[in-house]
Amino acid sequence: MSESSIKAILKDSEVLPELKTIGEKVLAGERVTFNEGVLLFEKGELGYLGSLANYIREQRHGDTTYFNRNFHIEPTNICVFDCKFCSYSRLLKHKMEGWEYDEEQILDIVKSYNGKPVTEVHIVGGVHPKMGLQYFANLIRKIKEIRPEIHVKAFTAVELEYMCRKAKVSYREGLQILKDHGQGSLPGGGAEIFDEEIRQEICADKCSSQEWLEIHETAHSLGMPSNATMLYGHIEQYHHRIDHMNRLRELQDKTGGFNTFIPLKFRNKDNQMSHIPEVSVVEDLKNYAVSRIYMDNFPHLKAYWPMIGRSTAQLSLNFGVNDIDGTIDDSTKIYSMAGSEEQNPALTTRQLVELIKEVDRHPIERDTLYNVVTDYIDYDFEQEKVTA
Ligand code: V47
Ligand code: SF4
Repeated sequence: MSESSIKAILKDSEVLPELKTIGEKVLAGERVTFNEGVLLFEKGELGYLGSLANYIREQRHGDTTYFNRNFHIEPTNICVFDCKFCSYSRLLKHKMEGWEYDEEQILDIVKSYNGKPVTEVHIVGGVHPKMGLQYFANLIRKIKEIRPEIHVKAFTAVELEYMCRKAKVSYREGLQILKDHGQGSLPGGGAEIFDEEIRQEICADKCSSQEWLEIHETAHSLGMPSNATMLYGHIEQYHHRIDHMNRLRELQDKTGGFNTFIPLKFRNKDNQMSHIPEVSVVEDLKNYAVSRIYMDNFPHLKAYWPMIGRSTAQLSLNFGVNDIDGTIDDSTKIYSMAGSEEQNPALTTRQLVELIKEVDRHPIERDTLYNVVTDYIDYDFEQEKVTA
C-alpha cells in the first residue's frame, strides 16, 4: 500500500471528513487520539481501516511476516480464580476434571523436544496454590539445564501477582528471582479488559488492571520484555477497547518494553459467558486494523491463529498483523477447550511458511526477541537449506 494509493483513498467522497482527518494523521505519522480511536471503530469501513493499517504495516515491516518455533507447557488447569470467560480452568473443588503435572512430567515434555529446533518455551497455566515462586524458579533452572539456549517466556501477570503475594515478596524481588533462574520474558495474558467495571463483571477475583500494568512495568525495568493481550468481543464496548489500548500505549511510552500486542477473540464454548454470541470475522479484522493504527509504539501485532483459524490469520496480514504465533504442536488446550477454529493447533514449519506465502507475504522465522533465525523466502524444504 503506497502513499499515493492512500492519498487516492482519502480523496474518495464517501469517506467521512473526520475519518479523512485521521487518515491524514496516519500518513503524517501522527498519533491518533482516544476519541479518534473510538470513531474509527464506530464509523470506519473495513476497507478504509484495512488500507490505513496495511499502510502502517508495510511502512514498518514491508511484507515480512514473523513466526517462531515454540512449544507450550501448561503445568495445570487447576485455578484458584474464576474468570467467567474461561473454559479451561477447573476450580480446586472440581479437581477430578483437572490436570496437574509434576516436575518430572514437565521436564519430560522439555526433553521430548531434544533435537528439535524450537527457540522458545511458553509456560502458562492455571493458578495452583501448591505451585509457588520457588517451585517455578527451580523448574526454570532445570529446563535451562536441559536446553540452555532456549528462551523461557513464562507466567502471566495473574500468575505472578499470586506467586509474589504467597511468597511475600515484592514484584521486583519475585521477578528478579525468576530472571536469575533463567526466565527471559513475560507473555501477554491476563490483561483481558482493563476497564474496572467490565473487569469486575468478567474476572472480579484476579489481579487488577493496575497490578497487571505494574508487574509489566517492573519486568521492563529489570530488562525482561513482555507482550500484551486484549480479550475482545464479549460485553465490552468500543471505548473500553480503546481505553485498554491507551493504558498500554502510555506504559509503552514510559518503558518501551512491550514487543507485541495480541488481540484475543472471546470464544464462547463451555464457559460462564456461553450465552454471549461470538463476533464476526469482519469485527476481528476491524479490531486488528484499529489496533495497528492506535498502538503506534508497539512494534508488532500478532494474530494467534489457533484461536481465529488459518484463513482469518491469512486475511489479518492485510489488516496490520505482521506476526503469526508459531508452530506450537498440540500443546495448548486453552483455546480448543473454548471452542476455537483449531481443535488441534499444530502446523509444521513448511505448512506455516506456505500459509504466509499463499497471501504474498515474506515468511521469516524469528526468536522471541525478533532476531531473524531463518529467512524462508527462498528456502528449499527438500534440501533443508536456503537456495538463493
Ligand atoms: O488471559 C481465556 C485468554 C489468555 C478465553 O504472549 C480466552 O505470546 C478467548 O496469554 N476465549 C491466555 N480467550 C493466553 C495468553 C497468550 C496467548 C497467545 C500468545 C501469548 C503471548 C499469550 O487466554 C487469557 C485470556 O485472555 N482466554 N479464555 C476464551 N474463552
Ligand atoms: Fe484461571 Fe487464567 Fe482461567 Fe482466569 S483465565 S480462571 S486466571 S486459568
